Amino acid sequence: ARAGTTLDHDFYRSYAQYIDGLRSLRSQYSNLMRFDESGNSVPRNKTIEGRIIHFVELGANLDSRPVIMLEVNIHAREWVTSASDFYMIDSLVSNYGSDADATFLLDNFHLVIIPVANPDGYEFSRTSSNTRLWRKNRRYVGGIFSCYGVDLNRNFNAFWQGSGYCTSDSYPGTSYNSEPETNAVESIFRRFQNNMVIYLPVHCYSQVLLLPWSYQSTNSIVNARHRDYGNAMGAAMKASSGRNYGVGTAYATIGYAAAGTSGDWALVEKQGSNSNFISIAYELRPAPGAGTGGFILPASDIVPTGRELLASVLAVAKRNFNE
Ligand code: ING
Ligand code: ZN
Repeated sequence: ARAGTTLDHDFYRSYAQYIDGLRSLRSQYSNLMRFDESGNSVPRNKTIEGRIIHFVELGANLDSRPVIMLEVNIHAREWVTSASDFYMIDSLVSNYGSDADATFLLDNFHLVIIPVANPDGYEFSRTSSNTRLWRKNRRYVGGIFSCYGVDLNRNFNAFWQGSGYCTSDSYPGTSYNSEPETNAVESIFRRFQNNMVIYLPVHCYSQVLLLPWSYQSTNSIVNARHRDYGNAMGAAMKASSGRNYGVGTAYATIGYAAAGTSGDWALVEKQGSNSNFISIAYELRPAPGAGTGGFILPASDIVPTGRELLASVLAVAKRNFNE
């Protein structure tokens, strides 16, 4: 039912090509999509290299529906996250009115999506095979190692831990919020915060769904509700493709805790006003293990991964709608 899309999804686009694609979808589906190319609606949203961190909104009833926010590709090398998310965007607007699920989602929810949260890093990872596995942004940190890059998913103001050298792939920066990308994500979040019910950072790889908290390895406050949402997402992804997605904390599933993540930050931001807020991070395809390709996933995986992503977003939306 959801096979049809308006654009092609058999290759990995550059950041500029994603923006072109969004512009073209907007021109055809202006009733379902809002996309301010100027970026002027959000303060402090330019990267170190001067790119605008764009966001796009989907929905037939924008501003009057609960917000589900997706933050995608904050880690440069995780190409399948933005590619599968772009498939999802296209599929939703292309099938609105003909597919019951797409229609349900766009009628009843307001999706806010950052399609590439780290465009400088993403473009750097596209430069050559030597840079393909770049993870961080492109901050020049300097020091005796003259090194580059802050791990943006360690730079948020939630249990932030300042440690390590900038040679590390998870270098958290000199302080929380030191990076423009972190500020942009926060600004976009705050713009929609009042109506937001679910926050979904999208990473790869490992095929798991990460429940809060990320920052600690023990005594994690995983309530039953979060686990129910995670299980619903995993079941929907399994139904979509047959692939298994594990559900649990970062420490329990991928083996390490992570401080200063966006998902923990979003939860802290919302906890006072809405204790029902859901924050679950994805690790998309492939499964871990030798020979799976890791971050280098063939473009033929984009559409099936996009279907898994869409199925899981639909699952959380339905669950929220029926609460
Ligand atoms: N993994 C994530 C990382 O930032 C993660 C895992 C995501 C942990 C969200 C906690 C919260 O290390 C990858 N592959 O980036
Ligand atoms: Zn990641």
